[in-house]
Amino acid sequence: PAVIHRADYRPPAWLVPDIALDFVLDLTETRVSATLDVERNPAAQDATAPLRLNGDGIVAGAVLVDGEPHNAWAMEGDDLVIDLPGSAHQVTIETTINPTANTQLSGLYASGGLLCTQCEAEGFRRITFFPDRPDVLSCYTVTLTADKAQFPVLLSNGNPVDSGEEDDGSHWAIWHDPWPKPSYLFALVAGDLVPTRDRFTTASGRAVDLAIWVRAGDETRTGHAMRSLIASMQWDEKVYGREYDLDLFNIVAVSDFNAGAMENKGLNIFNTRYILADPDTATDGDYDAVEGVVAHEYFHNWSGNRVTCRDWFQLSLKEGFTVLRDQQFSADRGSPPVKRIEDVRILRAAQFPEDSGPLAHPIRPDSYQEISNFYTATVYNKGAEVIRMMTVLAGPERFRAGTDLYFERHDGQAATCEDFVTAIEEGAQIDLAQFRRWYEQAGTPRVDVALSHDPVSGRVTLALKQTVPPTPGQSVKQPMVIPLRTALFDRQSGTHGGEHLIVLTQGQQQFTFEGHARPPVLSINRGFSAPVAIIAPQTVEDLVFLAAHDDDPFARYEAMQQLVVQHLVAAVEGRLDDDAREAGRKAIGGALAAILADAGLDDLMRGELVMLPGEAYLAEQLNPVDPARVHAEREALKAWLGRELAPAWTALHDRCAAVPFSLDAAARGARKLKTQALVYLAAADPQGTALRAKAQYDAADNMTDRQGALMVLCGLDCPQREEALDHFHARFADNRLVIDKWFSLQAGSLHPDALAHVQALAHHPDFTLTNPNRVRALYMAMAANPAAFHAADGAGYRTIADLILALDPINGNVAARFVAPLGRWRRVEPGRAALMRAELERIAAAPRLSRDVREQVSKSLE
Ligand code: B3K
Ligand code: ZN
Repeated sequence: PAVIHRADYRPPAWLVPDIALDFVLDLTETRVSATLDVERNPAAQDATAPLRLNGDGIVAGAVLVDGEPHNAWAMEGDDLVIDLPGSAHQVTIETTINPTANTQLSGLYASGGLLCTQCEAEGFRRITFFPDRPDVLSCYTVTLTADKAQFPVLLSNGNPVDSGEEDDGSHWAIWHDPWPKPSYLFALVAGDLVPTRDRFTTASGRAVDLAIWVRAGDETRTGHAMRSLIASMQWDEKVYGREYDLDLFNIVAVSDFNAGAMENKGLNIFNTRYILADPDTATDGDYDAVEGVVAHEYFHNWSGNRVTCRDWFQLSLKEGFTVLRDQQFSADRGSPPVKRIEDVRILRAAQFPEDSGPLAHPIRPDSYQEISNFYTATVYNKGAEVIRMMTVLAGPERFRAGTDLYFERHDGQAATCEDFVTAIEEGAQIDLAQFRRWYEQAGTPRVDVALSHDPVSGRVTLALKQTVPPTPGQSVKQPMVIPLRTALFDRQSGTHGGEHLIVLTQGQQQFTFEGHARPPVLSINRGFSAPVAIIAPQTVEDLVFLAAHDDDPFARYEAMQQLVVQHLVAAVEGRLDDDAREAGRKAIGGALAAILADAGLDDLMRGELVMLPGEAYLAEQLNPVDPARVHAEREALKAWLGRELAPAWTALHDRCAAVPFSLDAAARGARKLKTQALVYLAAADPQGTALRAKAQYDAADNMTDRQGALMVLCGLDCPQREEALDHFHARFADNRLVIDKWFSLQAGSLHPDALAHVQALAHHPDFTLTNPNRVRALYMAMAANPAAFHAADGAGYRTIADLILALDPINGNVAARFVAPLGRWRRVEPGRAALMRAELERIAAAPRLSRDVREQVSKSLE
């Protein structure tokens, strides 16, 4: 398989300043005529190179050069290569494509009678022949022609120029995008859609028409997305000084979509799940996800579109930065500490395992076979953490000076991560020379901390040691720059004398602090200032103290998590006798009781503090891990806490159940805790809690309560389970996003037969392999359900491998996403590891595999 290397980058031989695209749209036979104004790139290394146009599964009808039929071209693999003397020409190529046959949902495809596109990363070449690389920027003029009754709405990027009707029932529209853009940002949509409209006036007074286009019937659920869009536009002006640059901003929501959404210039296309929301069908989490993704795609207009990527190795240039921007936005809109905790939880559950497994890669990878496989938690979420560390090192004002310089210097360009770092360095006036290693080295650094205290001098010494673990292709690592926000608490007063930013730059380093009469309690990596694993000598007493007293909310959460992690790891490793187990549980129970009783906490934050660490994060602490033991110990602790604190959980549930529905923080906090109380109570008293959960389900006037209750019921073997599931399915039968939840809740449940449920649900009439949301609802939920996925006989692994093989010919991009869970085999106990490996080998032996799945499977077996 061809491996593409970052070091092999060469500037394009030809540029395409203008392109005219002419579509005659049809569900099964769409005709495309592309006219490219091409000119030699003065920066090209070879001034005589032919014009190389990428294609994928398409055939050139006619090829014209300067208006004349041209024969001096040839296919080289999928590429169309034209010998062109001279330095500027006009090239026209015709292709015909079948959108309905496009099950990969890349390029132009049909979704429920609509036509839409997804071109990032390499979908444009499935529409027409083109130098399909992000450093070729063109001005697009697009003509769309289609049957008017079937496709009444015709949209593309930029501004509408003209439109009209013909006598044969067809109509047409011409769109022009004045901003040069790479082909991956091209989009079109045609279909029967209804707009929700609003308007935004930019800081400099430009009036922008906003529209969100959905299927008829869904327009009642677009209000939250529209409010989020307007808030994003305001926020980007205020916080980053970035204004919108067209008269029009369109969003379209489609049901069949590989990703969450796509930032096409002036025409974002979304998965419906990140647009549609109302209290009856969307949870509080769904509301947050809509707000975050709408903001993310909007922010790409600057971080991604106005400044784009030179090549796909630079993907984190736009994704890491844009994730940081959407995280900052959501923090400002809600609770900053709760948002920070949620983001760290995602990082630890999704990115840490990636970084310690066979698919580990730096945020700026060095090579790939299929770029679609690099839209990862590392490029996105760790990429955001790396830029966040720059904000910690520079402070907000200087960081802003850095981003101002970046946008100003690179506007209109295809830039690199190096360009970004240099701009921050110069604009913020900080030295990032060694910091650049975060772009080069994969793996989660580990920092071991030793604290010593001298009672005579009052001096505290912190001895830090960092280790960056070996990862595929990188066996030896250099020390990173690790900024750690740190405080030393006095145990008696419960306070500290101010926070320090210590910056670890060497393999081993000492930091001293004066004026401590007593040994302090260490609070380190506050706010999760660096994406590292800290191994600190904190005792149970220290952690209980910090969980109750730390003035950094993240550190409080972290202390609570550490308290539980230390206990569960010891339990799983068999290091606890009965007394130690009892003492550990008591300490956790006491800390939890204090949090439940703490009147100074808001309920959203309380909800974070009472959450047990997830099994994926716990598994990261053990090598090899026995997932069954992790699951059993965590469930046993949960049941113990449910029993021990039963009156408190019951009182909490009653208190929260009395809070009327609203979208404000207090009501949302109450809903979050309500279901968490049920989770603990269900572990302790399944039968009694089945009644309580069913009552919550029956009383629910919103999806958060309903889904929470159903989630708990799904894990119990009780008659209320079927009753509620049937009711839920019947009530929401016509809402695909809610039916996704119905699949997902069953696949992710604690029920001992969850795996059998998944196997049965695969034959449910509502299940289909052609809709990515539905596939993920069933199988991602199952792959993330440790008890089902890690079934001792390997049936969970087999189910996922069967899915990959069945899905791959339909949609290799989505199929490849399911390889990673099997790829974790090296860190799992030998019995299960052999079963996981065997399934990977079975996939590898399949006669035909997509490049996507092939790359992930072969790397997982290496
Ligand atoms: N840029 C798109 C990603 C498209 C995925 C392509 N395989 C969504 C986003 O990050 O905003
Ligand atoms: Zn993005």
